[in-house]
Amino acid sequence: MIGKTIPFDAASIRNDFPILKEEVRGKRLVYLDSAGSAQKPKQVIDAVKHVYEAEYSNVHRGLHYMSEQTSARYEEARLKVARFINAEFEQEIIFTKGTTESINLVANSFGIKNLGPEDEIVLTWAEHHSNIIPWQLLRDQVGCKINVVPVDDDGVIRLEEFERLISKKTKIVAFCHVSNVLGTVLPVKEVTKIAHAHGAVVVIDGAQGVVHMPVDVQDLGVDFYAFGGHKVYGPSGIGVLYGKRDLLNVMPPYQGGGGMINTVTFDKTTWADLPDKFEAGTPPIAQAIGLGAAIDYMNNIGLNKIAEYEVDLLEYATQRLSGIEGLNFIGTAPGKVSVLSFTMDCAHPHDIATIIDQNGVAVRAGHHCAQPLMERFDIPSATRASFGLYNTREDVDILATSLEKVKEIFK
Ligand code: 7TS
Repeated sequence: MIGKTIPFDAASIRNDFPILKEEVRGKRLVYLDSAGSAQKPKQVIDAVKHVYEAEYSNVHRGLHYMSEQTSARYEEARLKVARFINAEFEQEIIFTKGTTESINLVANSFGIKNLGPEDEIVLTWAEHHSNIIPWQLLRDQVGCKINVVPVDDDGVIRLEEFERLISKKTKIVAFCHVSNVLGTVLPVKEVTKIAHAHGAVVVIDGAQGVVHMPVDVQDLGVDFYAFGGHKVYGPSGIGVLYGKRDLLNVMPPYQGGGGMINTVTFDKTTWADLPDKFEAGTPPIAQAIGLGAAIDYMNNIGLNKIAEYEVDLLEYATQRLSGIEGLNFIGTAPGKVSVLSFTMDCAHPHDIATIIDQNGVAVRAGHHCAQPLMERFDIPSATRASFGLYNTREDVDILATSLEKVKEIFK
């Protein structure tokens, strides 16, 4: 055993996740792809099942009992999200279908309204395509410029580089809280201060942030924070956009349809108040309620306790994998979270993933929707093991043994 042992009841946590009892090719499932999508505890599965079995109707439309019940549960979920990230007002929480849609909402609404050819957007080299392409689409429409903050060899993104690129021309600074490839945690609070001093708004892609650490949007000071349900042990098909109320209030709707209006005539339509203005159409109802259950689940364990456990596991995994000759880590920033990307001199990432899958080990291999970052590190792709609250040192040991086998096959 390497490192300190933290009291954390991993066995009982694993018991909450029915899928972890499944065998894969006759082997124990070693699920190391939580950064792709996390597995769901039975508390979340049961909450979703309960909606369809006992409390289902459309929301905010009917006057009947079921609609009132479902609407109340849906709004309770919004409150849980608001508390989870410490938003000042519940109306600052917009439900979307995922991180991707949340970022597209900001680009299409805030971006189209406020940016022109003289303006600039600042991104980083560590972004997922979800936080690159919406801004490129915006650039193509309004003619603004995109500047990109570099990443150093360890995967650190330096504050000085943000300072260098943010200017009075910058209208939006958009970057990930945590890189899905490098595991690097970006200095959100510090960058936000710099951006605000130049009059820019800050959009955080929190897809990989909220699951690894407590997030307080008021303390961070950010203007927008986007994340999805499926990486925080909740359902897929549900996402969140947090936005400061004053900004959301003056932004135009992103999509039009039912539920987002006050009055409609063929001449003029007026918008509903927040958050409805940004939730056109029937929303992902059961998914939102399931997200609320996932938040309850994480809160019951304790966000700090989860973070501490994952750091310990990351340290163990780093040490274990360091012992494998010819394995090169991509992303060694201090304070990183439990995402371990690597290449091996002996084999292509796709071969590695396919071979270790025979041992029941699920990792992701590819460009991780971060092609510019692959280019930066001069690799076509990488293998990534990502750890969640249900992973154990035994999982790490099986990963390490499986990687040793890869070396044997390719020697
Ligand atoms: N931003 C980051 C940093 C991500 O890691 C992902 C998904 C997204 C945005 C998009 O989230 P979505 O829920 O809208 O799809 N990342 C990954 C990944 O690393 N492997 O599979 C999906």
